[in-house]
Amino acid sequence: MQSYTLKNWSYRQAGTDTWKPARKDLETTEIHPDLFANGEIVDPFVDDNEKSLQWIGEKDWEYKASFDVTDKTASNHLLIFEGLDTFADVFLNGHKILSTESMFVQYQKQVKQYVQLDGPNELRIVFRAALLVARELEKKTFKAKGFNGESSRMQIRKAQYHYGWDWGPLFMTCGPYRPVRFVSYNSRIEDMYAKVSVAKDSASVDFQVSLDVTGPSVLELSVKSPDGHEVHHSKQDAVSGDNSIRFSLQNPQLWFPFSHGTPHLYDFTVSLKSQQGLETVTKRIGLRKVELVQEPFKDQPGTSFYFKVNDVPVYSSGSNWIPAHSFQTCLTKRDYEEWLQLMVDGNQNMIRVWGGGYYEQEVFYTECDRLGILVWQDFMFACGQYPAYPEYIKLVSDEVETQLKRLRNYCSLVLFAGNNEDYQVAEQVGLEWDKSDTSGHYEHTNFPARTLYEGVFPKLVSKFYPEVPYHPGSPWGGQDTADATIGDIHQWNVWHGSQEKYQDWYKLGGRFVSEFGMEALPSRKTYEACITDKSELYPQSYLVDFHNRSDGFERRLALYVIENIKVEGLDFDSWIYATQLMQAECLGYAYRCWRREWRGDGRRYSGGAIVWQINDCWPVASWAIVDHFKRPKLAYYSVRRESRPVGVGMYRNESKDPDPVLDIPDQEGAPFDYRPVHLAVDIWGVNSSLKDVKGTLKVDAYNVSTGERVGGLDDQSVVLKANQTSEFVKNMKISNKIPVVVYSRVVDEEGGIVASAGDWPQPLKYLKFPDRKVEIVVEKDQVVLTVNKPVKGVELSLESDLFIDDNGFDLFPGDSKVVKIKGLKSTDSVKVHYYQKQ
Ligand code: BMA
Repeated sequence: MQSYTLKNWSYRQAGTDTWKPARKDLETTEIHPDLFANGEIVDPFVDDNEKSLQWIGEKDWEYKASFDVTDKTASNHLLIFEGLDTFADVFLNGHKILSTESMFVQYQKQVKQYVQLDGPNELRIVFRAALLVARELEKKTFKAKGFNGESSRMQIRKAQYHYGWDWGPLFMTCGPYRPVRFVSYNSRIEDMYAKVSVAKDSASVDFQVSLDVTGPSVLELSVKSPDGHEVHHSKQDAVSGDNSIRFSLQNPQLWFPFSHGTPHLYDFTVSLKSQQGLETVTKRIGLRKVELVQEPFKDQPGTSFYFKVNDVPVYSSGSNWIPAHSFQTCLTKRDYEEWLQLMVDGNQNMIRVWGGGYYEQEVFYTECDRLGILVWQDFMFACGQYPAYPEYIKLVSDEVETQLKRLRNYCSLVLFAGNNEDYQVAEQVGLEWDKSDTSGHYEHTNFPARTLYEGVFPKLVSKFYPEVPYHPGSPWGGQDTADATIGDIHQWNVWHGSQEKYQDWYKLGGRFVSEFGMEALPSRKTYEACITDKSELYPQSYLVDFHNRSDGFERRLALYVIENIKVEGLDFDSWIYATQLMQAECLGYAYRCWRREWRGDGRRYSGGAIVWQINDCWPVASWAIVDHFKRPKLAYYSVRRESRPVGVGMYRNESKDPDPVLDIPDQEGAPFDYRPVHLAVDIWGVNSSLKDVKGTLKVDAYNVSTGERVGGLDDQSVVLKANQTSEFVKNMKISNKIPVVVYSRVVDEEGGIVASAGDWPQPLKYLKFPDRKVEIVVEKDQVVLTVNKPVKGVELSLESDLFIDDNGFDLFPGDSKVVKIKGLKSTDSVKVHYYQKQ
């Protein structure tokens, strides 16, 4: 078997004569980056260049590449197209061999009769303008409703964010965006799948290999454990079609998410020996069992929604993932490695691949397996009313089969979800549908796409990857998509919707919050990279606004900043800091109060929080907690702090004395309720490790204005119970006369801080911070900070982009805060800013 991946593509606009080289040495490519690399267009991400580049999506484009046949005696020659974006006619040496209509389907074509053994073979692909094809299709079907992008997008199987989204530009690109392989063979391994079932102390594996063989051949399998021992070896006669090798492993080293253990991987090496030669493939496979636990509670309505991995309940703390670039082929392996390392460094054990992008590249899932990150995978449908006529169902079934077969050897997959927010769109459009109808066929109802989400997809998942649970949509469950007691919710009533205060997140939680978010501007460096006119670098400029796509962002950013943060000035740096501090506070609050609801067996009221979103596809102000250039915003760190394996949580309760008149709900005049507010703080511990952690709880209260210690609690011994919340203090009373910040920490026997948290008077804008001193000592690979009085939101910044391991934190007297910055030299300059620095 010989396999060659085509590269060094050339391109031209259809109907023109001159071919130009695509970006050199790349196996996969797309039209916009190729035009840019050749100086034919301006940089799509800079300024408002997007506007002048729309013509590209309205044209047809051609790509070509050539290859030689090196194995001239092979009886089969096969072309495998792992992804063509989207409507492509494929010609080999002038013969049309294929037409495609989905970027998510893998197409294969036997091409023996068309190849030239002695000469170069030319593969030419004509990509039709998907934008125009979709509009034509829409005319034949119906004009559907959706959020984001034009309505015709739902007609075609192309990454939906190419149409523009509320964080992304509109670039209808095209090209061979996944590899095209030419394979010559007599015998070959077509596919393999390790179907694993994990029991107590053992795992049984049904290893299925699909082969195409000519003549007598032998199939061999060797399995090596994570510590390098061969734990299985077998040989058998190979047959064309399905071959199965069954065996079991005693005391297997199971795969766990990094938050709960080690992501062990076994090496499965398969060889096919035939007269013509040997083909060997090795895959790294993790053994694990996944369950989605949806059980009723004794004392609360609805059902749980959380994951168990190898019988261990796992609280999911994580992020939503969108495509990390508008042009997928601009991303390198290193980009994926760095993005996913940021997840691990940020204590985030789950990533949700959102339904408006792609089924990700192999390297994404390989890294998630290796690092131990759980993957929630949506099918690629987002925010719209999708059709479900027979040809469309067939096309989508091919897509889902392609993707399930591709993804089923990745153990990091823990959930498939049918779509993103399509049920929400149906509700907003005013559709009513019969939820008791479980036939799986809804083609003739007013909500035909249910046929996909509730009929076709679950069947395909249970056929091709039954180890992974299926959920019809995100969000889905209960009375409607807003039902917080069953299934998952997208909680957008902070920012979108009713624009609640983020201090009220605790009321807005659910069994699993798979989306919620808050915007902030990225760093100044990021704007400098995408705005050429430096006089545009101010908060309200045309170009700064152009690099924000969310509806009403000016008002909403202002609302949440003005409600909470004292704005130090409307210059660019102050505004960036204000939005980032506000986002960090907002998201930190959410993680803190929802994780508290992970209360132990039978009481896992909340199973996870997945923030919208970790990344950006271009330089933009969005909900991302890390910007397009991988620069963390301050919120990345508040999420990181609240997701630590062992942590402390606090919440400030407000109450008033009962009053017969003012307590009547909606009482007119209630805004003039001047009864004093009583303040009391709850303190608890969280621990996602599988061992109890013992320590001493120390609590101090300070007057924020003077910095003076005004109270606290006697030290108390505490146990943070394994894998659940432990309540420590209920209603510690604090003064309502002065602004009091409460600082809690758990320390170990040596006095080292195991976990800490501060709880500040709200809103922060009313606080004053006179006479603060932050001392910083810059050392090799770290800085050490100390303060004379409590300080809020300390931001460290560097000239370089070294990774700072904590930022935007609070400091309290008596502590020496060590922040690790690998690569830092003691002579480097580190800038320190903090909230209301004078
Ligand atoms: C959601 C997502 C996206 C969107 C985001 C922010 O609900 O599913 O469609 O970008 O909100 O509005």
